Amino acid sequence: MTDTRKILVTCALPYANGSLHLGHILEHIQTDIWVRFQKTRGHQTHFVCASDAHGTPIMLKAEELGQKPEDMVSAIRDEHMQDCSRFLVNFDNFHSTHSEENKALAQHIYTQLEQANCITKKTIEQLYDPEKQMFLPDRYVKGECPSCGAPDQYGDNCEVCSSTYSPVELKNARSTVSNATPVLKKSEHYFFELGQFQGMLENWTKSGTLQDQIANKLGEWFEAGLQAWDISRDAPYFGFNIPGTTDKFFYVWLDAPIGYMSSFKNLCDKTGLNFDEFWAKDSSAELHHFIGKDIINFHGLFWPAMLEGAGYRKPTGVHAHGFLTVNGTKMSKSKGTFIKAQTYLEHLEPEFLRYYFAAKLTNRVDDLDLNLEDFAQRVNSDLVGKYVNIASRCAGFITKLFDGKLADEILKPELLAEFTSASEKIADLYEKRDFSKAIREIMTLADKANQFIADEAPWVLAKNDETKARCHQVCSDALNLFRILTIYLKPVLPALADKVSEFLNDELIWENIEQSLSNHSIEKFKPLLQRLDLKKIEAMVDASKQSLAADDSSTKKAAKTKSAKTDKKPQSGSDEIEAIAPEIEFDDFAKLDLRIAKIVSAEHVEGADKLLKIQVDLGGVQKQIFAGIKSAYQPEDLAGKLTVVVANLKPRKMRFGMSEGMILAAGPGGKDLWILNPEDGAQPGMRVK
Ligand code: NOT
Ligand code: ZN
Repeated sequence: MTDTRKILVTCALPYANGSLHLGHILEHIQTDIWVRFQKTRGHQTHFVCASDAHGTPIMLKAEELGQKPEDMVSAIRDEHMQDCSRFLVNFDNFHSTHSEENKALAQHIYTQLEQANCITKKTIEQLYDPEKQMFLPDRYVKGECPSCGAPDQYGDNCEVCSSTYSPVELKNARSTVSNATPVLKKSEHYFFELGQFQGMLENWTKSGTLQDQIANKLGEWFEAGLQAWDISRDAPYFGFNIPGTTDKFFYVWLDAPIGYMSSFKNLCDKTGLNFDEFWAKDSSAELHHFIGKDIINFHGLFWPAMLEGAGYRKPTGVHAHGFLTVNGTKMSKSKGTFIKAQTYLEHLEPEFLRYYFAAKLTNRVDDLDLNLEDFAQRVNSDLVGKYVNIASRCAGFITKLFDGKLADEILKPELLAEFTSASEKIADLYEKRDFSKAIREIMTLADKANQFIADEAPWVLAKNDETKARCHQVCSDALNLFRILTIYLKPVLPALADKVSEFLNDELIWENIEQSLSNHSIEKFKPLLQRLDLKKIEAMVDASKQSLAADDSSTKKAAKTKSAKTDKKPQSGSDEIEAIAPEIEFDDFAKLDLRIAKIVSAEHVEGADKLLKIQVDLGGVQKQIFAGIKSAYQPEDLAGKLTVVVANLKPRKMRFGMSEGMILAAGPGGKDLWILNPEDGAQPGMRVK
């Protein structure tokens, strides 16, 4: 083992304005595995994080909820800490950027930069909401695209034609905060002169601190020449005052990375660690940031420049990962693949996800896909079928036939040596964050262990007095192999490793990997893992749809978007009616051919959990429609009912067949979903006007 290193590790600070989802958890798990690996190798490692507490979205969200931002942030911080801990993400400290430490450090760093002549002031003109009396960040301005005229486009780019522009160019712009028409207003802003650091940054980004993909990306910025960075925001703003002002605040991205330092400072104050040892310019400790690829400019440019300008050390490594996709596409609320950490935890084991992410994570910036079927398959075949299987096939014999004690000698020392000699290779892969390759190595060894057991067949050896001793040895060897595999998997599966540790009466220390267990008592084996049941995944996806539908409606309510109110009592699940979609032209409406239809028959669809296959009669014409109303209706109750359908919807090929129309239904979903049910003289085929 190498000399003990001092390592400070961070992952990005989650914004304290919403729940964590599996995309956040990917990063936390990646970082946690690396940290646990370093700790298990004996290095002095500290893992800190914090809530990212400042900025306009947090200020407005708190206002919508009728809370003080401090209170909202603190409640969400608690929730985030709890989610992480349930995923076995083991922070040494989780602080907040809205803290005394962070205020002091942000002001100190700013003052240092000012003294080094890195701060300039310039008056700029921006859109301002005269009603709400605040400047509007781009995302709070909507209007018509100046290029294609598409309505309802955000401040800086059009989702329809992809053109980019300044929010000032939007036509019929309005503030999404108050709906007022924004006006242009001048104000003095503070800038950090990033250009002064270009030479240093070009060297630093190429010095092996960044992945090649990232260094190349940043190269484009250098070519364009680095611009001064706007670091101030005007009141009202939730953040820290710029020293010497009362109405200017640090932009959230200025004090966010300082949150790494201040969380560590807070840890030092609690434990007696030496802050300077990690942050002084000549520090020999390592500093590693794990981040998503969307925030590389902050960590690859602004942050190292701030540190340099203020006289601190720079990061040793910035490690970016790609985005999480689910089933091959961006996480989608309507598909139920936008999965919150809590929703996952209600249905599935945290270590299943830790294992799957580890099995797919590389040290590149590529996106990672959580394919839900592959996930179940992988967990069941690797963890249950290969790894745990080794113990479950052999432990019983030791308990029943050999008094719970392992044999005196190792039967196959060469096999054990093969397992232990993989140690440095596996360690190197963990070190390089190439977890998928580490897992592949470990599973190849697990295959070998299973092959050994299959060849020796201890269940046959156990039957015969002459071969019993060999059964003892085979099972003892197998459990020793299992021990080594568990040591390798411990950074990924810490809770499982704890159970194994109890079962084997061994601490599972990497350094002691070669000390095999002989003539050693073990405990009775208890099942370590249940197979992952696909039904649980389905339930999680369903719950995700429902939880996000509820979130959407409550956010919309809070956002005071004009919403259609009805006198009808809201039904279960959702307590608010969704906001009305953007207006359409009469011509668009007139294209819809809405008809009364009579349901001729309805049936379950094999393999579909939501859909019913329905035949409708439109006054002589029959159509087949797949409708997602199974949660609310039994097929046998539908036959004979009248409903309203969109009769001229172009037939769509669905997974289970063609769907030739659309049944109109209303309600929050689940059991509370009603097909529109005309009566009193309606006849199939009648047009609905
Ligand atoms: N809250 C930010 C985000 O994108 C991450 C801040 C990380 C800290 O979720 N900062 N830096 N630099
Ligand atoms: Zn456009």
